[in-house]
Amino acid sequence: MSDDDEIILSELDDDELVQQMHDDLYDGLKEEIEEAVNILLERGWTPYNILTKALVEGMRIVGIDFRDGILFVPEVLLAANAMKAGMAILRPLLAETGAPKLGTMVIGTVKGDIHDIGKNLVSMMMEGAGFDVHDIGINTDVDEYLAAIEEHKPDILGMSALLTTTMPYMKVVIDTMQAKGIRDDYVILVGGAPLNEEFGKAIGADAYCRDAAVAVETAKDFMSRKHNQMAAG
Ligand code: B1M
Repeated sequence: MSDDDEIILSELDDDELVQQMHDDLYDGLKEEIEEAVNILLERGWTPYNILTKALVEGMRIVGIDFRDGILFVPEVLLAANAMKAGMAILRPLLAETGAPKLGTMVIGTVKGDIHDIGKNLVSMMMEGAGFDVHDIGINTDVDEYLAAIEEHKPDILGMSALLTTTMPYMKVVIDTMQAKGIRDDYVILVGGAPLNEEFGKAIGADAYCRDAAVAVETAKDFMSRKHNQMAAG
């Protein structure tokens, strides 16, 4: 097929369409991503499969070429915008599961860090699982975290960091909560590409979550332990 031949997304089979979505995400083609998400939904794909197989996988490829100096910030920003447009279609569908309310979460990306796709994905999946989520955005300093937990009284505090330079800030938040005597009032979950289990333990978080699905499972697990403790006590 020559470059001039227009690709009709709806004529592609599922595998070809997902492949095309990876290319379109790479090229930051927002409208094509929106169209393809809608096509997959019409074909009966679950929002979760579209998220993980088409969007997250596409962004993983972008990440590799960003790391290798093939893509630069402006292109990655376009890819991020295309991804967010796809996520915006899926968000209400994920939230619509009618799951019973399981608990409340406050989540934000830490100070100095503006990456929000992973955090948004975690928020969406948590909402879909039945959590009330208060997303306090990016570049969140300790005072903003404290104000949000004071206001929303969550069961869970989630923090996201995508940079090796910003992930230590999570410890600032946890240490401040410790100093105020409120650390143990909350389950603290952390995540983001540069983190790992060891880091989570070292900073005093309750758990490190590798991805959004793990965040949901971990949050549910902590909530059922909390309810069991309350029932026993
Ligand atoms: Co940035 N960036 N970026 N970037 N960026 C990374 C993170 C990087 C790894 C790319 C690379 O070099 N390979 C690199 C960091 C290197 C390092 O620290 N060692 C990097 C850099 C260097 C930078 C800048 C410094 C570049 C520059 O300006 N020279 C700059 C920093 C800006 C800042 O924050 N101050 C920058 C800017 C940007 C953009 C603005 C262009 C854009 C962000 C747009 C946006 O978010 N709105 C961007 C992007 C898109 C990326 C990559 C390519 C993709 C991140 C992403 O969205 N992934 C990223 C490469 C990579 O991560 N490999 C990169 C998809 C998302 C679904 O995955 O965020 O990992 P992720 O979230 C997952 C899990 O980690 C987990 O669940 C999510 C879903 O499964 N999770 C949690 C995340 N948060 C959680 C919280 C939880 C639980 C689980 O709480 C309970």
